[in-house]
Amino acid sequence: MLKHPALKYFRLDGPGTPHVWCTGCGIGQVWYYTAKAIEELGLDTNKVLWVGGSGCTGRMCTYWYKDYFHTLHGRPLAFATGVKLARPELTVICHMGDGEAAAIGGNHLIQTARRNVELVAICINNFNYGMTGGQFSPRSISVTSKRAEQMSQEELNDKILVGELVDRESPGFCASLHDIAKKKAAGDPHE
Ligand SMILES: Cc1ncc(C[n+]2csc(CCOP(=O)(O)OP(=O)(O)O)c2C)c(N)n1
Ligand code: SF4
Ligand SMILES: [Mg+2]
Repeated sequence: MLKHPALKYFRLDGPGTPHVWCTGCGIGQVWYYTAKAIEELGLDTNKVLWVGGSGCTGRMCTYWYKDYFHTLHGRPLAFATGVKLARPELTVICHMGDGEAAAIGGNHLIQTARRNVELVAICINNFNYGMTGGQFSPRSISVTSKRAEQMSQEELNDKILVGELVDRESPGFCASLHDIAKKKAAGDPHE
């Protein structure tokens, strides 16, 4: 039987194995592409630490087959910063939900960006608090089927735009998949 190429990085004896995500959830894709990036960059997996908080996104770290920190809702960046200061040789990867990044952990997001801590911070925006039943997050939109590009400027201004906030506060690299998709659609050969 064909095995998924990322399975070798997947912790099979962790809590909630095989995984807690709903069928069709995009979080698994982000997990896969994170593992793929680690592989393609040739990183020493013993020196890669995944950090997560609470929520469907926060659970990603628990499936990394090496070391991980499963921390508190909204606090993964604080933990990640501490680890990076103590163990600068580690590659620290932090996944957050939009609730974590923009609501309960919003202050940590701003301060971490301003300090330009050398870590990878990925926010998965599903426009709601997924794990606890779909409550509104600062990224929620009233017509849930609307995509960001269909929203008026007024509606967009009403939301905390995580990527733009980090881009403004941090001299580090910041990219949003939404922007990349838009550039691709516009035929940008660099995307
Ligand atoms: C301090 C604290 N407050 C509230 C919760 C309950 N809680 C767990 S997950 C979650 C929402 C998660 O939403 P988000 O961060 O967007 O992640 P998603 O599940 O959508 O990936 C909440 C409110 C908690 N675990 N800890
Ligand atoms: S509740 Fe939403 S974010 Fe959580 S696993 Fe299911 S589809 Fe994914
Ligand atoms: Mg969410």
